[in-house]
Amino acid sequence: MAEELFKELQEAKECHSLLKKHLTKERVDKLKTLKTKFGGTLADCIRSGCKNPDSGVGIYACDPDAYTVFADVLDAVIMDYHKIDKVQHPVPDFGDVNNLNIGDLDPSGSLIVSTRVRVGRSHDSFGFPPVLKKEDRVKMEQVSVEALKSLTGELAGNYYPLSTMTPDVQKQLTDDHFLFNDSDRFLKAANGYDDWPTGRGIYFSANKTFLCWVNEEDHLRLISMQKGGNLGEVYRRLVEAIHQMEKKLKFAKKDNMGYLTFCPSNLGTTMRASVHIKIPKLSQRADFKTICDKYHLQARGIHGEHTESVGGVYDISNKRRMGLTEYEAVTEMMRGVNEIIREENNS
Ligand code: ADP
Ligand code: CIR
Repeated sequence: MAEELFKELQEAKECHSLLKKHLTKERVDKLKTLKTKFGGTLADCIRSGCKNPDSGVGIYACDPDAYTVFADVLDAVIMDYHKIDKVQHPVPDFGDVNNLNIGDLDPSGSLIVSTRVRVGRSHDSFGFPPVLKKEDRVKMEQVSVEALKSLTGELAGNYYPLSTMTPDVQKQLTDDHFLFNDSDRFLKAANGYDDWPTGRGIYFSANKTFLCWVNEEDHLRLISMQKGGNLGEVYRRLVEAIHQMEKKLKFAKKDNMGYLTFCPSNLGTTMRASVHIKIPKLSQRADFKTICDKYHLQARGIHGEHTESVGGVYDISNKRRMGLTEYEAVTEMMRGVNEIIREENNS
């Protein structure tokens, strides 16, 4: 199976994924018969990247043990994606949240539409989508919701399972950038939507500034977001949510990798801090991508990964999540966005 997938990958034209770059014949031969503790295989990890040659990364970890069993290929992808020479990660450090040097990135309110910071978290005791069964998804949802219901203060809210949500409500929440759906073909090919919508749902606080996705790509995605550019407020709220959730649940971690996630691009801090920002001039410039790369930023469309920009508004976020602390990841994004604003104003 892995061999057939590898053949497809080799034959794909115009494929620039990290999988294609790092999955050699030698690695396939060495890894193709191995199985993880959860019964996952190399084929489970590479299916999405082989079926979708336009992948950027192209590989997922079938479960936490994949990061050990299939380290030959995963380590190479991880180092390349996060721009690190060695697979290592510092202990979590969110900075002094009561004394942060992070404020509003756009006090005039003219460019930044909204700001969002998210992290992924995986339960220590469950595998990732390719090895999960329907009962696992249900059990995991129960444990997650119990913890979410204990959140207090501005994080207090309610949980809404997808299975009982009307299509209208689902559409509105998606259009407003709060909710996920099952339309990502990369995730689909990686078993990310198996048993859909069982076990999936969204928790949100009264004013929807704190949200949690349950059983989307990762077991949990903790999200803080609000209109405007006040990154400091958004980040502080997220850190508070992480601390409260960690009192209730045990999350999967590895010494040299930090927090473990389904996609290797999310390992470590798992943090993606983003703004939706109006950059109609800069985004037309030939050096837009060069500027993003220079500041380790990633540009996405406004309906999430693999979508297009609408009206010159882009989702700009930190690209690296591993090999740096949470505080460093968010400040890397802050510096980059400041630069993007300067360039837009000078264009
Ligand atoms: P993730 O952040 O989980 O990696 P996506 O890129 O798919 O995944 O984005 C998830 C959702 O979050 C999408 O609906 C996207 O529009 C929304 N989103 C991302 N950044 C922002 C932001 N700064 N403001 C508002 N919505 C955002
Ligand atoms: C891909 O390889 O393009 C998809 N599997 C998604 C990878 C996640 N991406 C990222 O750039 N952080």
